[in-house]
Amino acid sequence: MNVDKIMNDLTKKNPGEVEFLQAVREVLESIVDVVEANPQFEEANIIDRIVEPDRVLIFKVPWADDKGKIYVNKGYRIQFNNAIGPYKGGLRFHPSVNLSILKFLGFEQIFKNSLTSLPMGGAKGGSDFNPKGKSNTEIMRFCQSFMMELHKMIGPEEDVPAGDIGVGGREIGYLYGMYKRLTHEHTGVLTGKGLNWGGSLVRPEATGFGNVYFAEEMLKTKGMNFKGKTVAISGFGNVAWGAALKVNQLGGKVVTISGPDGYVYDPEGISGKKIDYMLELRASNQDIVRPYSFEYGVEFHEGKRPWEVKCDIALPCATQNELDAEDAKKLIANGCICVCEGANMPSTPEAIELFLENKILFAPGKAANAGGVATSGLEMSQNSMKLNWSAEEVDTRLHEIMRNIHSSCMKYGKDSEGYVNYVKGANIAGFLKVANAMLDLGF
Ligand code: NDP
Ligand code: 2IT
Repeated sequence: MNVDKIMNDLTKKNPGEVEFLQAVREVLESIVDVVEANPQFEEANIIDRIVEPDRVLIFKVPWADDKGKIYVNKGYRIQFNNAIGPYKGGLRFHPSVNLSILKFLGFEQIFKNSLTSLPMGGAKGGSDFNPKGKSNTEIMRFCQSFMMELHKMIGPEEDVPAGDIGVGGREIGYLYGMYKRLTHEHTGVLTGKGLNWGGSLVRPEATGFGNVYFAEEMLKTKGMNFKGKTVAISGFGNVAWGAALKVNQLGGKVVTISGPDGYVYDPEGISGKKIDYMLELRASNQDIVRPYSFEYGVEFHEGKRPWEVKCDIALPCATQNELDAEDAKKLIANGCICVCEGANMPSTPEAIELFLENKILFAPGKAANAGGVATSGLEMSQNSMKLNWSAEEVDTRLHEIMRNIHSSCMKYGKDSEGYVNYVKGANIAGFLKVANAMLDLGF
């Protein structure tokens, strides 16, 4: 299997799709040996088939602001691969959204969902709509207009969207409300729903909790745990919040959070009331990081990333390519032992290479943030059965799924010296299940 040749062809077919090509290269480089050892994959042309989405849907989303001015955004749904289950993956509302970013996210989602062991295919969608500074009614009208198109393409057995950056409980509510009006159905067609109308306990915290459970498993392999460890986290959205809560529960100290404009360093630790304070700001659509620095008298590092702070563990939980080679060098020089990705593809390929060369515990997002979609899968199960599980039951299942993903990464990623390359492990384990299903199903 010639990765460079495949990538050249793919670049010609998908010019300028930088993030998509980055995500594909990483997977292909990891699976070369497995593909070469299994000629049936090349015979059935699985690689060409898996890098091409089943369907790319792009649609117009017109909406009116509170003054009656009309705007148009682009809406997308990438239905990438449904070999092992209905398409499943989040929706992102952010001005940076474009085809390349959603294709990278959809492609990653195939392998992530496979790792959860639940029957879910890979998809992603969203819009270049910017929810920042919009009123509730503007958000609602946008979501309703978005669903006017999206509802034709989704269904509980076909495609089940959820949240991602800029899409949380409020947006899922407005989207689901419109879906119900259009289809006359009360089904599990979206996940991340409110508890009163079909949602699952623990889904809001699940990605962050799962991320920390995964890091805990990695630490265990070195006889360590979170107690007394200093943890740097980026972002302060859905994922970062859940991760911060769980780190505190396990006895670690979170010393940073960040936004696109900079980070705060709080050496006393970010916990309890400080987290509640930020949640209040977030609920009212306000900036979090700068106000936090005023409220608690800590420094705001404008235009900087938290990776320059001395920490034992780093949890990048904001966005793609937010941790580059320079950041990786700083983390390594400061004695960081573990980098566990809460976001999707937050580390650049050069940063990952440095982590692996220096034998740091490093987990890629597709393994370490799979707790979110796994708990979405558990929400789908509860919806199908028309039952609600207790928080304890969902959390126990989530924990077990994260432990199993860790074991799969060990199985396929451990080298002869005992070092675990979690990138390789996650990509091989995720790929094998989907590729074998594709063989079974024919083309
Ligand atoms: P949210 O919108 O809830 O939060 C995103 C956070 O990241 C916000 O604090 C935001 O700050 C910050 N942020 C956004 N862009 C940047 C940037 N360029 N630099 C620094 N900070 C930035 O999104 P989620 O927490 O849901 O998602 C975060 C990451 O986790 C994404 O990569 C997503 O794909 C991934 N993920 C999410 C899952 C989920 O269940 N929600 C599941 C698995 C992965 P601000 O609000 O100030 O813009
Ligand atoms: O990237 C992700 O895994 C998510 N945004 C969650 C997807 C989901 O369907 O819950």
